[in-house]
Amino acid sequence: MAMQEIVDAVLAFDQAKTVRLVEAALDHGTAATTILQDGLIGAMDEVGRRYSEGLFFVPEMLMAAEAMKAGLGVLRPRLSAPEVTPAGTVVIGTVKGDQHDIGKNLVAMMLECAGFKVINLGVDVAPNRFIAMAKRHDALIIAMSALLTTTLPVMQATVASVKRDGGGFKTMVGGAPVTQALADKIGADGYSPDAAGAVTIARDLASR
Ligand code: B1M
Repeated sequence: MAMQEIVDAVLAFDQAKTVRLVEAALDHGTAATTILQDGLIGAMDEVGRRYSEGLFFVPEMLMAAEAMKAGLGVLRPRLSAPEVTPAGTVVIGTVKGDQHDIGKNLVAMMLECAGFKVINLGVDVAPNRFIAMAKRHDALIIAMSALLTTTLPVMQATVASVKRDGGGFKTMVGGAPVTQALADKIGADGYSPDAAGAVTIARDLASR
């Protein structure tokens, strides 16, 4: 089945059709990772393009996000990684001032599937909340997502707070405007451009 149909269903904000097409693609033997990357994430890339061009506005972005989430719900059980992983807790959230949660939830889902215990703090998370929750749950890693260039300084401040606090938590960052160079600059311990890579990075950090 062509992934374009899934892209079109998300772009039509049709949650039921998105779910149906994702289920059908799985039944036809398409890999869950292909459906995720080429179907659901591909659709959100197009949503972003249309927003940039003034063809979509915030309500359209939201409706597309809901369709994507519906499709993700179907994929979730299929995305589990087969390897045995080290035990460890990751506290994850989108940084203060940022409401984007799809990518962050995807990372959380992949980490859970890979065997990590994940405490998902949601969006708009202040630095002191990341630290308090990491302490409460005896976490190894504090993972942060940011989707806006305007919230990158908040990510930097959060990493700095974690380092200053001395709790020994490893920090991991990601999100569309985040790069390896930025991660290095702000002193984050790990960076991944995508959710699958986040699992590799988290495993590496957990084993150090
Ligand atoms: Co917003 N938005 N948005 N938005 N939105 C973007 C990010 C934007 C690029 C659109 C555009 O202009 N083309 C633009 C940011 C521009 C910039 O800063 N450079 C933008 C803007 C401007 C805004 C508002 C300011 C619009 C407004 O109000 N005028 C506003 C800000 C609100 C706020 O946060 N304070 C806003 C609002 C929204 C909605 C609420 C409507 C909605 C979010 C709904 C939700 O998340 N529940 C929304 C959406 C849907 C988008 C786009 C279209 C899609 C984002 C998405 O979900 N992508 C987005 C355009 C785009 O990205 N193409 C856009 C799919 C997701 C799977 O990818 O999140 O990148 P992503 O996650 C990836 C990787 O980045 C990585 O793994 C994921 C999977 O591979 N990753 C990590 C993410 N976190 C990670 C953490 C890690 C590791 C990897 O380790 C910890």
